Amino acid sequence: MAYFPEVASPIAYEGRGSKNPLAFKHYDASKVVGGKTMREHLRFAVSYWHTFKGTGADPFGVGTTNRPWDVATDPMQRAHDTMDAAFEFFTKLGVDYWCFHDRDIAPEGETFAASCANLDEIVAHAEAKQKETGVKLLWGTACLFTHPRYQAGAATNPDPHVFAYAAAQVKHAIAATHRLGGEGYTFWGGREGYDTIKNTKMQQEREQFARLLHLAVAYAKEIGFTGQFYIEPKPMEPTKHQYDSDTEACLNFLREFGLMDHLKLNLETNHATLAGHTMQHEMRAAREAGILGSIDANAGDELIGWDTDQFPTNVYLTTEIMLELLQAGGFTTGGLNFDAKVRRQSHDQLDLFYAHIGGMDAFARGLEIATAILEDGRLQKLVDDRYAGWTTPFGQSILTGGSSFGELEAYVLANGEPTRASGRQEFIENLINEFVL
Ligand code: XUL
Ligand code: CO
Repeated sequence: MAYFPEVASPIAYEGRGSKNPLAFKHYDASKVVGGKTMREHLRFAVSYWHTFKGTGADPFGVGTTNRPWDVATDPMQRAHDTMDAAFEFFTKLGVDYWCFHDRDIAPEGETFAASCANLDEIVAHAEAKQKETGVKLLWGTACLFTHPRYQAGAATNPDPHVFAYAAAQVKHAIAATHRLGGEGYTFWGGREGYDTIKNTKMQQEREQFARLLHLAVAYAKEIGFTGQFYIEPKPMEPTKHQYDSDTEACLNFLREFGLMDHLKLNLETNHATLAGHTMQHEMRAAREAGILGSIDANAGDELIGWDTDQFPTNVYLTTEIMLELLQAGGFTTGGLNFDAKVRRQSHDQLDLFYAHIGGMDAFARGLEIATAILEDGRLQKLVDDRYAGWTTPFGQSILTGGSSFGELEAYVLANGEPTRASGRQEFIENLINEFVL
């Protein structure tokens, strides 16, 4: 059975002039940009939870979608049908990767053992589909936030029994990811924070979280899983405060608990904005610390203060993301996972295609623009010139610890007032628009 009969063949690249809404205008998978094909640069993934399990429900209203893969009365039959629909979608869209939570692909059973058996059965189905289509797993994860047992957190729960449950669930989710050849495994700590600090032992909970991550590293070694582990910063929602709130908090956490060699970050645009940062800031901080791993591609809304997970269509945003990514040397294990959902009113099956096509085109343009800006070199030269003083023997001696307060005072007494240079912000913004417009 075809779940997307309106899309007869894979979405094709038709170029800028095309008026076909089911065609790419910019994403040309095999086009070489800056030495690599667009497909190699962008490594697009579809997120299972939004695209196949999303219902359109929001805090004020019930679901609006009516998905043909979600109709069977038996939950395992629905899970199998959904897997078929997902792989039909991946291949028709032409993406190479997908991402999932354990509980997206298989329902919880009556007992933990039953949940594991459900997962194993569906993973076997996914494995066969991957083989048939060549679509690969970017990363897997465990859903440690939906079930009531996790109301006070998973790893950071005040009750070690819940910690054990979370550990057992993560063990199986890593094993499932390994079996599917996943290139990574993500930890998003949705409830690894607090609702009120008044009932919370914060440092105790942070230590518990680190312990779970160390146990995951040990288990990966035990079973030979060599995929990359990621943590995914987010400051809040559903909790009031999440411990891995942004890139810099994650860096502190990873360094404090000796985890820098084992985890990188999966950064998400809407989480950055919730943290009061730009995505470019989050990426810069991760890139400069060597822990930029993967990206959850989406966008927030400037006026709605929650995680709206919209599809990214703003080319200025995708340009900024690609500028950072290219300067990091591109992805290794990571990719651009559309952790994005269609709006509640966009409940047709075709809207899922329009949304992903738009996001892929926006990133393809961002890639082309960012490559052109970097090849042009003027932006980098402006920045380098701004810091040129630090490359002189005087600047170097400060940085390498070779000058005392007394020597610096003597320098000021001899050389007087510094000359002020323009930061050239508007000049730089115009320069970027030269490429964007
Ligand atoms: C939630 C979020 C998650 C993670 C995976 O805000 O981003 O979907 O990406 O658990
Ligand atoms: Co995410």
